Amino acid sequence: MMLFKPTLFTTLALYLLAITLTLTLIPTLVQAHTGLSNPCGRYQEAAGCPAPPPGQVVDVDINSPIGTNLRINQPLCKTSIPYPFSSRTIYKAGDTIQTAYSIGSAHGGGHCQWALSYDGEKTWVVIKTMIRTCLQVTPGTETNYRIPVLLPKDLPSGNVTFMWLWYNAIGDRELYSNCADIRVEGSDGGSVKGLAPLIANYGSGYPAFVNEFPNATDPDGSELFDTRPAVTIQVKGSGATVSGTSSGTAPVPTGSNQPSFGSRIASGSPLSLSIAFAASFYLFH
Ligand SMILES: [Cu+2]
Repeated sequence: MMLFKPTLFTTLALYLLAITLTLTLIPTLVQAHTGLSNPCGRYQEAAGCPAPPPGQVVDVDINSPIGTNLRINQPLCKTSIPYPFSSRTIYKAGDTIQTAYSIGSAHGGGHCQWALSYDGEKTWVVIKTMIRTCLQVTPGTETNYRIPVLLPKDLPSGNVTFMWLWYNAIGDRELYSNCADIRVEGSDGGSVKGLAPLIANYGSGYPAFVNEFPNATDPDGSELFDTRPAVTIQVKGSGATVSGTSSGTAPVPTGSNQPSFGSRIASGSPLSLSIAFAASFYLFH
């Protein structure tokens, strides 16, 4: 009987095999899942999206979930550092944003929420909810898929974070969140009333859990959306003192205090980051 003894040759061959596998897997992994591409999710590489702010890099993992099976991968928005103000898309209150998505895998669609923050991502108010039908896209039509999101016509002016949240129907229990930095032109001060977003599938701090719902008759956790508390955002007008409003000044990048990685890592080469992303995805997905 011959026993296997690692030689220099077999060791090298194994290394080469590992490298080949990694390089083959990276494009597949990056294209999987789904991210917000219009308006540009932070550091999204989609056509027409601005370069990341100084010190930040393109998020090659823009499509990946921020929560998986109760584990927190990244904070809400993935990163709390907004795009520079010069690159914000301006919308008027009452406009409809034709939101678009970089769809790698749509996981059978699911529930989506779109929310706005005027205070640097401390307070959110939901402006649209879709139960089950979000991202139920016909294969082959992904690039043309749009979801219209109406900005209420009485929105106050301000620099606004526009967040998309998604609970996928099929697969690992995931929470997706991408944020776009926009400018809203509306009334001079005012309030936005609505519901706070449902945050689920996102660690022990959020007890809500949306189970998998591949079939039409499966329980889908939609009743959880009825538990969202009411929230009112007050935005001061231009004549008021600046406190509590993001108008004219950069929102303080507070965001979440959850540990984050990925797009907030400013150093390191894109390739090594890609490999790190791919490796972490491959290990944990
Ligand atoms: Cu996915």
